[in-house]
Amino acid sequence: MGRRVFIGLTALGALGVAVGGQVQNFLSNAAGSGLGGVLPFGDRFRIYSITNTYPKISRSAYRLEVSGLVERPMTFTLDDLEAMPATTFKKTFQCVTGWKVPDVEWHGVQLSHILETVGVKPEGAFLTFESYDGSDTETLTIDQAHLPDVIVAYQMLGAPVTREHGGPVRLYVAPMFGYKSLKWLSAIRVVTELAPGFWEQNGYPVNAWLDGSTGANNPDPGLT
Ligand SMILES: Nc1nc2c(c(=O)[nH]1)N[C@H]1C(S)=C(S)[C@@H](COP(=O)(O)O)O[C@H]1N2
Ligand SMILES: [Mo]
Repeated sequence: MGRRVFIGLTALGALGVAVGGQVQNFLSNAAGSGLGGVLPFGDRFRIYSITNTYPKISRSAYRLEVSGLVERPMTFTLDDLEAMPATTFKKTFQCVTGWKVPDVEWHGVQLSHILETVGVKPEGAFLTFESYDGSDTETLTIDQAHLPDVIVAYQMLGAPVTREHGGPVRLYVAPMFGYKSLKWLSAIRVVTELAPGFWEQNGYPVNAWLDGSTGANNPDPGLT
């Protein structure tokens, strides 16, 4: 990752801690008003890593562990994931800081399919996602996780997900800002209590809907 991006990210995190919601509102408005388009970056991905490293995981070594409040805890290989029914779609990718990339093609398994495979127990209310980077975490409600455009992605931009973009496998939460799309996905745990993820502990909303909705039609875990 470029040094400039990492410094910017660190500064943003500190700002988020300092003034919390106000920064978030500003950033959300900036992203939603099209200001992203005039920022001096262009329509391309910025590669983020909160650890400033890119975990290196080979195809054969990759595993996705799914555990917690499930009937059948399972560990999936990349072959296992590729053998499941796949979905493909295009969507504009949006970071909450304002940059966006139009018409990104994604391909992978619907998270709902994986959840059906392991069988979520009735008391399971939230999911916690973990990364091979050992630091990033994310969370979704069980209902959010069943949206059809929430996927475990192994292709992006028409090719296998690259190491920088979180390959071999990353989460892609299409209805929400980019920080929900955790890279180098290592584990999914079904839990009873909401555990805010890394970005959320630094001031970003748990519910990161791109359309700015607050939950009338969407389940709200109780935090904003
Ligand atoms: N493991 C991990 N996942 C992550 C991040 C990160 O720093 N580490 N950054 C998030 C943020 S804020 C965004 S906008 C996207 C950026 O995706 P990209 O690095 O593929 O451009 O990844 C998200 N997933
Ligand atoms: Mo982001």
